[in-house]
Amino acid sequence: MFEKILIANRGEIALRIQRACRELGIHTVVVHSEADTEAKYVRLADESVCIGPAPAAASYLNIPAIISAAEVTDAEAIHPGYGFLSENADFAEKVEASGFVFIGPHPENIRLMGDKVNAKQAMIKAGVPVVPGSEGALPEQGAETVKIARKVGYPVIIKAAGGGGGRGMRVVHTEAALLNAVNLTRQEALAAFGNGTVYMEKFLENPRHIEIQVFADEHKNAVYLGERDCSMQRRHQKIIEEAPAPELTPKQRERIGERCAEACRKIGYRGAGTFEFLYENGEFYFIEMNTRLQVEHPVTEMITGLDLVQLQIRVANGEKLPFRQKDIELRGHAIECRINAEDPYRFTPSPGRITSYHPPGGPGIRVDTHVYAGYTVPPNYDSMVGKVIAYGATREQAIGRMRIALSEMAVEGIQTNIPLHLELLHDLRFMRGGTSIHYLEQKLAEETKQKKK
Ligand code: MV4
Repeated sequence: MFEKILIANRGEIALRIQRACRELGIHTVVVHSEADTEAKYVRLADESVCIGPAPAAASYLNIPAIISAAEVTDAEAIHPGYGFLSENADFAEKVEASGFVFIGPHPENIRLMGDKVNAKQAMIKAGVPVVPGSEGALPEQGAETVKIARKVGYPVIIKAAGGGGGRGMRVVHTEAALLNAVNLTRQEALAAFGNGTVYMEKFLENPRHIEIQVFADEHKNAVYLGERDCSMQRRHQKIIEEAPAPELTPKQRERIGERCAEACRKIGYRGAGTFEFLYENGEFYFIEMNTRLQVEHPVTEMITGLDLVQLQIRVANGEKLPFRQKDIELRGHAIECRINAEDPYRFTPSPGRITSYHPPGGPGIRVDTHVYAGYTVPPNYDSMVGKVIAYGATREQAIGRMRIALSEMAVEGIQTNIPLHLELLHDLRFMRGGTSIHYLEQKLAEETKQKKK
């Protein structure tokens, strides 16, 4: 096993990775910016290296500084966490070229999934169901594009191959609007991603967002670890995730899960991965694959009893997965609420000093956070300051425990979205389960209207 791992991330996930390392007897090095020098998880690490000033571009995205830190501390492997450099194929390549192990997929697989047109074609080839649309990139000729859209049927959505996660997309309802929309999306894509390639899909009006967690080793073993429903989101920021997805049947799970695991074997995937699907009228449609550990991985950990970060480390070390598909049992239900430092209704960031902090506890409650009383949330990064995860035998029990947990929780000195979570946990439509990706935005718009009356 590795003796020392460098953690190229910050916040709750840096602490989460540190805990996994400690349990495996691995020493930790954390790199940090000048804004994070005082953070407790930096002190808790065996070693720390300041790699630059607060702006991420100068620190957490500074590839030479991170590789130098690994060199001077004699780390053997680098865990990228999520966000920052976690899905940067050039970074993964440089890490390996410098003689370190990248705790993540092979760079070629990261690169493949980074181009959404190539990713989709690879998935079609591997037998994963995709959203119907242009087979590959849209041609330059407008007449061809019009033909494709007629065949797909309106409404359609134009997406950038270099986009993903909600960036670079445009919905088109009529033929009259089509070519202008394609050209605009192309120009924006070229400016934003340096790649003007766009593709077309049938626009699904009211889907849910369900993702399949997969895991693969270097010995041709791949499994699926069930799904997560991440439909409760606003502007492409997930706020509540849960596993399993309400109303999904074991048959449906096995069918889509097997397809994903088989796709991993076909492309020679390694480590943790997530297949993102839109789910509508009982059917799954692949949209993107994430080649990293995700924020919401704890809900999968709770219902499988696995430690996904430890598994990532073991697989990166060349070990075989310690189980087969038939050994994986999904038990109970888990819900995660992301706690953000923000105005709960206006959603403006609320950085600053936390004057008092009272975490929740009790049966089935897990809190993943790096904050404490006296900690200052810096203004430079994402507003997420932690996650509360509630586990129960049933969805109802998990929701009940989450309500109690968030009503006990107190974070003072900054604003958080806890009041919004408490409202959602009592929302009748959420309680029934299976809301679409538009539910939260529609509910918030409705409430704004009510207030104005
Ligand atoms: C779509 C879609 C409807 N139809 N594709 C947004 C994020 C990116 N991962 C893909 N996205 C969407 N693609 C088709 N063909 C609706 C969305 C979408 C969405 C997807 C997942 C979670 C939240 C979303 C919010 C708005 C739109």
